[in-house]
Amino acid sequence: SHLRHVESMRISPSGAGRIPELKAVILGESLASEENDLVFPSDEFCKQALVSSPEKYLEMYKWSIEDPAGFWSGIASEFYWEKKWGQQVYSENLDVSKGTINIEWFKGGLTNICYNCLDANIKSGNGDKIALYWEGNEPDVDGSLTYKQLLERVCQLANFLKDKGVKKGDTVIIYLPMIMELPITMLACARIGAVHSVVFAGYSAESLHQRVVDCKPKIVITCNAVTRGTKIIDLKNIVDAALLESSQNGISVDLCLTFENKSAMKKEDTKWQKGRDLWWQDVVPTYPTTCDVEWVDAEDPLFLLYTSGSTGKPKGVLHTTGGYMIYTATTFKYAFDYKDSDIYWCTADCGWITGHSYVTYGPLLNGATVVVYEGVPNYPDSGRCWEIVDKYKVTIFYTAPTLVRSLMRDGNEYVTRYSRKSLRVLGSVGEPINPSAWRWFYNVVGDSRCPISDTWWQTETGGFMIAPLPGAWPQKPGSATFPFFGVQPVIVDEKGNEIDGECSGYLCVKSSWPGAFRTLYGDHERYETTYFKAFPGYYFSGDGCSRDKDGYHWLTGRVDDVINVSGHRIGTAEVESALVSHPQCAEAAVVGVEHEVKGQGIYAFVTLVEGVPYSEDLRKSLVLVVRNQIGAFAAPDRIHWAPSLPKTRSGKIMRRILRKIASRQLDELGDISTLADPSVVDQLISLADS
Ligand code: 6R9
Repeated sequence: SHLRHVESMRISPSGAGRIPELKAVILGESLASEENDLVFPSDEFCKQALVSSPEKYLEMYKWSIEDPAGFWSGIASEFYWEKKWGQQVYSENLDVSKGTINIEWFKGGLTNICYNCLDANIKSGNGDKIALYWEGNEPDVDGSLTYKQLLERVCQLANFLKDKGVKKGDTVIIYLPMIMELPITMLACARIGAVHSVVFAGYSAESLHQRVVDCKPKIVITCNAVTRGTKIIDLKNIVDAALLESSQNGISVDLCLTFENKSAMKKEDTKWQKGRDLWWQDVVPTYPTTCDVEWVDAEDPLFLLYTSGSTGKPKGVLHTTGGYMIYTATTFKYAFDYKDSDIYWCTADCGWITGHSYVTYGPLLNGATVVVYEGVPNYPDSGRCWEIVDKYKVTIFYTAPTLVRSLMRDGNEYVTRYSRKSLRVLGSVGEPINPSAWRWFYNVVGDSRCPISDTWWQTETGGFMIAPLPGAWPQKPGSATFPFFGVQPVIVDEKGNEIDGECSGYLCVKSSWPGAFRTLYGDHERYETTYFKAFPGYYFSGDGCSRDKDGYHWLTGRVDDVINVSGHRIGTAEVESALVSHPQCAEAAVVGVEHEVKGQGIYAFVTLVEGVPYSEDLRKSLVLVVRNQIGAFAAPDRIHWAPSLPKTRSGKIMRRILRKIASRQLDELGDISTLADPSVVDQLISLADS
């Protein structure tokens, strides 16, 4: 078979770092458990694949690790640079003991990511190709824009922004649902060098307010409302409430541009603040359809995206321009085996990193045709995704395990009703995909012919870090497989020692990659502490990981106080601080528990203020306070009354014990003797089902 020669290509550890060990694969060993079954790409797929064999991958990987500067500058040269980068392709320091953490790629180079997404593709003859297909919430509402038309829309908005005084380096908050104006706005900001900060339109007014205060935007761009499924969400009201609170805290935003999303709600019903609010349709179309590009340094900021960490305060992850551009484009191309004829659909919202890198930038940099969908996957029924796939002849479909699991539960007939014969590559992101969901996705959705790219990465990493290149590898259901070019994942033990071979531990990365985030906005110290101090010399991901005897990587979930609900990162501390803001809540401790569809559910232990009785109404109002402060997606699945919480003598809550109680693994509580008051545990257990 085509795998025979791989063994001889293994690279010594002193050479290029760790290279997958393929002995077992070659010898056809393994296959003990379901997880270890190998799924081979078809010969037909391999023949047309960009990376068609493990040998080819290893050759490219080896080059990328041995000569990052040469590897990445070769790729970067295929993009448009107004001025080439300086002498040094990259510089980095990932070791706090040697000074400030610093990562730079292509410094001194001048470019513009919007130019590379649009103008460059138009110049190369793709002007009339569809850039965006838009599918509305209702099946009969849709639209599309060619690359030329998209550029015109982007330029009009860019001109408007400039006219309103938005300059290079200024921040713009975008609070929009999945309508075409969302990528249009991101691109318009990039065109003029403004820094966009997209806030997922499922966040509450309180969360939006926090972000406004942190990044002080010149302007907020939103729309009146959106319909998702049968629900209408009045976004403008949420923005109004957020801006009111911000101005009471001394941060006022002078301009709120509001797109009229006609399908959702009438213009007249939208509350309006004269002097601050403008309708998009009244002003933006009056601006010229061309707009000069602001050339920016590769290291100038492109965007901020807030994400959850282990403390209550969201972190403003900052990405810069050049490295991010090269990285998202390259990862998109290889991890999806992208060809010009592909029609690509990613179900993620642009409010998350996946929507930044793999709805907007990565695909458009490749000149791809992208489907943007406004609604929810099960409206009007659970067949909607496959209806969309057939309608647009989608070839690459990228989604999250939570969606796979929920559609799997609804039954195969919703899938098999549609042809899906256009599909050729599937993708998964957001959390580990369990082998049974993997198999259903592969066998039922993909008719056992489409490789699945299970992409492990993070807001912080900008793009894919560990992902199978379709056609290159035999797959193991549930494993993200091997590192992308230029990425050196290492698994370390508690002491920070790298461990080899078959092992499990903490997932770190040694050496930088172009798409890495450069700082946390306004808090470089927190950046260093959170990511680089735990294991000196490495970037620490916050994830656990094991490596099997064949070198395949298996992500095991977060090892910090972050839970992953339907692929959304939520800090337990964020939920706790929302809960304790309730006047009748004295204390709260939140843990993640296994959830059939969401991956993890939110389980909250709540101690009430002395004398307050437990009640269903109180339970509801506690859930409501979380919805209001963070967003509906963070609402606890369960509230467990806790007369008191298990604490050590120094007052630290022992979450390990709470996790066991939450998952009813009562015989695995472990040592509880270090608790200040061990009787708390029995008390909690007795209240478990109340
Ligand atoms: C892209 C994105 C990052 C966290 C990450 C990890 C989990 C994402 C995964 C995965 C296993 C995958 N995660 N993809 N775990 N396999 N393919 O989701 O970014 O929202 O920042 O979340 O998601 O735990 O640390 P983000």
